[in-house]
Amino acid sequence: MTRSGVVAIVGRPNAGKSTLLNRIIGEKIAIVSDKPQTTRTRILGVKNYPDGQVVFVDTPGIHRPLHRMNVRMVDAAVDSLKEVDVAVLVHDASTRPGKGDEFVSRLLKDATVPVILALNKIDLVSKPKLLPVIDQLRQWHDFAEIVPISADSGDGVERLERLLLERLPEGEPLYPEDFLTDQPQRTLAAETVREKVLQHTRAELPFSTAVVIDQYDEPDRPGGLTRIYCTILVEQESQKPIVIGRAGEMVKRIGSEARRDLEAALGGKVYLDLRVKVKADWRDDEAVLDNLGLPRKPEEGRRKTEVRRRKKTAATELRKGASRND
Ligand SMILES: Nc1nc2c(ncn2[C@@H]2O[C@H](COP(=O)(O)OP(=O)(O)OP(=O)(O)O)[C@@H](O)[C@H]2O)c(=O)[nH]1
Ligand SMILES: [Mg+2]
Repeated sequence: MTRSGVVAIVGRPNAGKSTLLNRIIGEKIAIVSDKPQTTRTRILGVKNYPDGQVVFVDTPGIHRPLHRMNVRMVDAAVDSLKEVDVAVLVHDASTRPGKGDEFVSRLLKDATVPVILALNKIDLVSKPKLLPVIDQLRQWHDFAEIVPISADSGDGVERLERLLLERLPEGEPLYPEDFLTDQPQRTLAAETVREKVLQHTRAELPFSTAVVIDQYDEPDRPGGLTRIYCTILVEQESQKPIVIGRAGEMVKRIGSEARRDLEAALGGKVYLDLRVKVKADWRDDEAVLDNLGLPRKPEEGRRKTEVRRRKKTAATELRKGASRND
């Protein structure tokens, strides 16, 4: 008997959702940083097991949205709960549950699917300190299971995967066996550059930066040179010199680290051209957000089966090589 289904990974910003997705899939498909609100869109990763297939959906951290971008981010996370079979709530066990956690836990009440609590970052917390965290979270939601994990070290993650798979319905795989993610290569390129910006800048900058791909030239032979031209958007003139750095040092560093990662991911040489541009208030500009691939709120009332069918079509196209580089 095989099982298959969709699992949403939800939680507050910085809880370790994307780290968990990458750990499960075994490849880096979502960027990670120590800044909250790193993930801005839903990211899908598929894993095959001897007895089934799980489609994992990483989501943006749930927070109080102050810009249109953040409204779209939170909508993406909340709406994902309507389209899945099981949800995993990732909680950073090294933080005391607060108002934000209460909000997220209560939101899960509206979800009709079972929710498994993954208490993450147990490498940072002693066991006795976990108990009050569990007690508190339990008061807010009746979790189907509670699993302590470290997405970083992998501790407990296999057990979590087994529990998730067990809760999925019987069925054939939803995606072809070699399907890994719905992230096109150009998105991977933009996200990799953004990750380096997040890692090397502080304060408001991580939140007010976006990366746009201006041109993406695929190699003319396998393993050949990929040419990528990007623009790093910031919101204010005063932020530009921070990204560029003294004598261009910062942007050079961002560029060379991103290039190194992309060369490893793409398996060939990469030429990466970075520009920095000011675009005031882009976080509230619907057209820019559309361009960045942050979808507007999906129509209400979409049925799970329809979503699956749409995904299957996307998967078929991807197999044909049509959309990996769209
Ligand atoms: N020590 C430790 N750190 C972790 C663990 N999991 C994640 N982290 C760190 O926590 C930070 C946030 O991780 P992310 O995976 O980006 O968190 P996220 O939940 O996806 O965050 P958003 O995308 O902002 O919602 C990063 O610095 C990770 O390295 C863990 O198990 N142990
Ligand atoms: Mg994330």
